[in-house]
Amino acid sequence: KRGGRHSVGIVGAPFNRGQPRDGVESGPDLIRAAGLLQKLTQQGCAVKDYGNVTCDDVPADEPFGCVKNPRTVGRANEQLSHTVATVKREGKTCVVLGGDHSLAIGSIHGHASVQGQLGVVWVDAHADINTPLTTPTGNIHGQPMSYLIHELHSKVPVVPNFSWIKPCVSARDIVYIGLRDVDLGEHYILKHLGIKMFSITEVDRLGIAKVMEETCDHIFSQVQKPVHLSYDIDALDPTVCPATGTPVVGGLTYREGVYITEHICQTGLLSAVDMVEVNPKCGRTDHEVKSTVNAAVDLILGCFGRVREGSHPSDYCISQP
Ligand code: Z70
Ligand code: MN
Ligand code: MN
Ligand code: MN
Repeated sequence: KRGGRHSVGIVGAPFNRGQPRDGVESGPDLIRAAGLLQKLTQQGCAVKDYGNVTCDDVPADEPFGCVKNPRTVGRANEQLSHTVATVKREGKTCVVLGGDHSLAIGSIHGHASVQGQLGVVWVDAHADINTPLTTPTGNIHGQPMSYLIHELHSKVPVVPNFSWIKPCVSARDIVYIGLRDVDLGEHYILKHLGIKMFSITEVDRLGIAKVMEETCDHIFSQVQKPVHLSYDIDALDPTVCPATGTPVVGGLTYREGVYITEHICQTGLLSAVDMVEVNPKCGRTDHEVKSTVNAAVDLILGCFGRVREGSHPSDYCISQP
């Protein structure tokens, strides 16, 4: 919302069954404890906290093929989809705090159920587009996009507790930024569907400003549409964000990471944000955890009007001597 007051709804999604490591379920409360709501309020946002969507383990959740914890992840995402839909119906920009990246299934599904056609900007070291049949690990956080893309529908079997999902995103409406650890099945899918991608090599070649210009040209080429920004903290370099499950060397700088959020904010079309994969148990020191959580907070602030040059209220006056 250019120059306007952002209305923000916060949803915690402490999901951890989309991947094998403990600790990622603490993300939502850690990001809140770092002052997210106060800082958003200070910068002029109207903020409502919708609390956390629970992720209770479904008993006897046997793998489906090699897909792990399907029923637990499926049910938690169905709940999240409903909560995100509520936030959108109340007219707010939705911020989902993770939790692992499997939550993008419910977040994007719920967003699209209210807003219709979305543009999706996926910022990540990973493409998270494995199908249940291409996944090398069985971890659902490496698969969320495959359940959401119309063009993959015929390639994706119905996983237990996933039957509520309707594909809601077109391949042409997706842009990836920061990729540097892509599985071969994923690379095939990206190329086969012609999905727009700025790997970390394109960020090196073009610079982040050109990448963001081209990202928005691509997303808005036909019509303006609401933007879903799905931000995996492992997109940033592990020197900045080490407290995450699968750090990959050679990532985005803090400045590139924040620039992405500032640019998307300026479109005035940002409609939902996921901030995922902050895992305090993967930080070796308190400093590593703090650095990661603070980056997550700063990225969200950048989504809602924070500018690094500073700012002042329109009625600001300096006092006379
Ligand atoms: C791999 C898989 C992944 C995050 C790892 C890794 C996916 N492509 N995503 N860490 N955040 O398991 O499918
Ligand atoms: Mn339902
Ligand atoms: Mn990732
Ligand atoms: Mn991810």
